[in-house]
Amino acid sequence: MAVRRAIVRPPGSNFAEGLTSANLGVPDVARALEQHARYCEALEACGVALTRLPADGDHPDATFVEDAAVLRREHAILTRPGAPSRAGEVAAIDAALAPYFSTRSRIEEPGTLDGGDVCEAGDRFLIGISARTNEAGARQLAALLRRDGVDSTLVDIRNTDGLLHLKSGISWLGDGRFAVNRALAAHPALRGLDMVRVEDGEAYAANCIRVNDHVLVASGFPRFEKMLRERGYDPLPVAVSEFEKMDGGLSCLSLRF
Ligand code: CIR
Repeated sequence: MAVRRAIVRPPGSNFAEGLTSANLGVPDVARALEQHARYCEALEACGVALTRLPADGDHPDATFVEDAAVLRREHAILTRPGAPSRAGEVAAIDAALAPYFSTRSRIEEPGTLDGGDVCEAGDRFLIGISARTNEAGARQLAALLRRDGVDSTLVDIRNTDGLLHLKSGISWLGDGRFAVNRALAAHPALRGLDMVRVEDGEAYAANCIRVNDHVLVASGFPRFEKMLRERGYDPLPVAVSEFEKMDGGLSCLSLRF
């Protein structure tokens, strides 16, 4: 589906105080801002208009806007993030989406859900059950989507090493195809999918985003870029090292519709 607009929010001065399990050191906020600016330019180069929210000084993880909502056509589903420190991010995203989405629903207690666990794949969704998204949250989302005529597959990644979110390991490339890293390639719920397998050593590259005629990919993963090119995609590398330090990736930095 064509992407016309994206919501983005730069990291704040408190960015390094966010949640992380990566052992990659403390992010450099100035460099993160620079990378974020280049990321925004890359989206614009793909034909996307941006809604730019101001940095959120109260929520260090608020630059990862994807986690606060799931979007499907004219329906926005506001999430209930699994990390308590992120609960306060949702209100601003709700307000930013309001002009564009006539129907807005919410994940309700006891459900928790992070948008990073939700992979829209053409006419269906994959919903990860993770340390952040619980089964109640995943089932609520599946039920809301079902009302819109969309089926979902739940993918339990709680025993899958190294993945914060489902989309840390799998991305929709369009055309019936996914980019998948080794951690997820053998997952029983994903059997039969057409996969571009991200090689070991490049696992982080599995979080990429198809945006119109391009695929935004994290820079520094030449083998993955080559694989995409060989399959006819047009990869657009973007540096996101400072976001990787905070467990984030390309998809988390925008809400696209
Ligand atoms: C967090 O732990 O919630 C943030 N530091 C990173 C969130 C990344 N979001 C995503 O993958 N969708």
